[in-house]
Amino acid sequence: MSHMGKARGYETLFHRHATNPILTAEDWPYPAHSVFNPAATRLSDGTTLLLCRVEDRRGHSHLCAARSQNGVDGWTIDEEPTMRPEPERYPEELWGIEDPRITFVEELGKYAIAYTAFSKGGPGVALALTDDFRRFERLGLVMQPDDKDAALLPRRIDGSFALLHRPMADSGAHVWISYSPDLRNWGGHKLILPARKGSWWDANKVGMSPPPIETARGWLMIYHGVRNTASGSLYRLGLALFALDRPEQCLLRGDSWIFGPEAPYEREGDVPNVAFPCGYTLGADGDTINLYYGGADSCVALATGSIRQLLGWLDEHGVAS
Ligand code: BMA
Repeated sequence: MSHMGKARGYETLFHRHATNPILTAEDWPYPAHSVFNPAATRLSDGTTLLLCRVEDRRGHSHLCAARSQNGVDGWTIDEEPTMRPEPERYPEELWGIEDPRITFVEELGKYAIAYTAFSKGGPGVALALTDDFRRFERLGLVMQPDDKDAALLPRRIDGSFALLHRPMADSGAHVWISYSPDLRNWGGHKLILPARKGSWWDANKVGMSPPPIETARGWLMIYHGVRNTASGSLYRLGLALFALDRPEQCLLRGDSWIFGPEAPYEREGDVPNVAFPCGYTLGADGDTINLYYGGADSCVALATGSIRQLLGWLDEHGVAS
């Protein structure tokens, strides 16, 4: 443990914020057990909005918005849950709603939230639209269980909306893309990023973490990879790049993980050894990425990187797959 937090000779691509964790259940205006895995977006007035997953003592989650001018501190947290499960109308939300990802969809002039709806049948992917993060229009379950880690691309590809998601199958847990004309009917499913098996850091499961980042060179995906070990799962992050006009085509996939649980708030908590981002915002320079993530399923933390540097790393450490 003496090396904890050191880069051990590897390039440091994401820098943890000095005041991490930036949000915990202790900051909450109402009873909450844990706050983690937030979606993130920058509103038109520059406010950073985090849509946090809040777990209560039943074990069920809902979503709650926290707003800040600088994205680091001075958070204003909604006095009550912002988006509660509605199992009476949406039975797929019986056991809560989790892990949101936000995409602003220009064509709709609205934010699309892809989230995990936890039903008796398992976790599936649900979609909702909003323009103010106060009222939400649900589109219901779009991918049946088991499926999670979903986000919508911000615009149509060849006339269709595109959703990245992670169904579970006997063959493993891989990232897929699906297409839709109307956000309700989905098809054209394709596997785009498989778990790597064997001794790889991302051998046992992969899933998209925040929504893909649009760059001039392609959709940059920060994904989580899971390795099962004798003492539990290890959640770490890797990089892949997909073609802008053909997001099912993987241009580059990095070999090594670039960020993993090292700080105490990532190492210790309800689920140890988890760093799990669901959102990012971009700095005014268009290059700085503020990555918001859950630490050990217990708190919200922030790490900052540079898109240029991430792409440079992929050039050196990535191969087409
Ligand atoms: C994943 C998701 C995340 C969670 C992670 C670690 O399957 O359910 O919500 O952070 O496991 O427990």
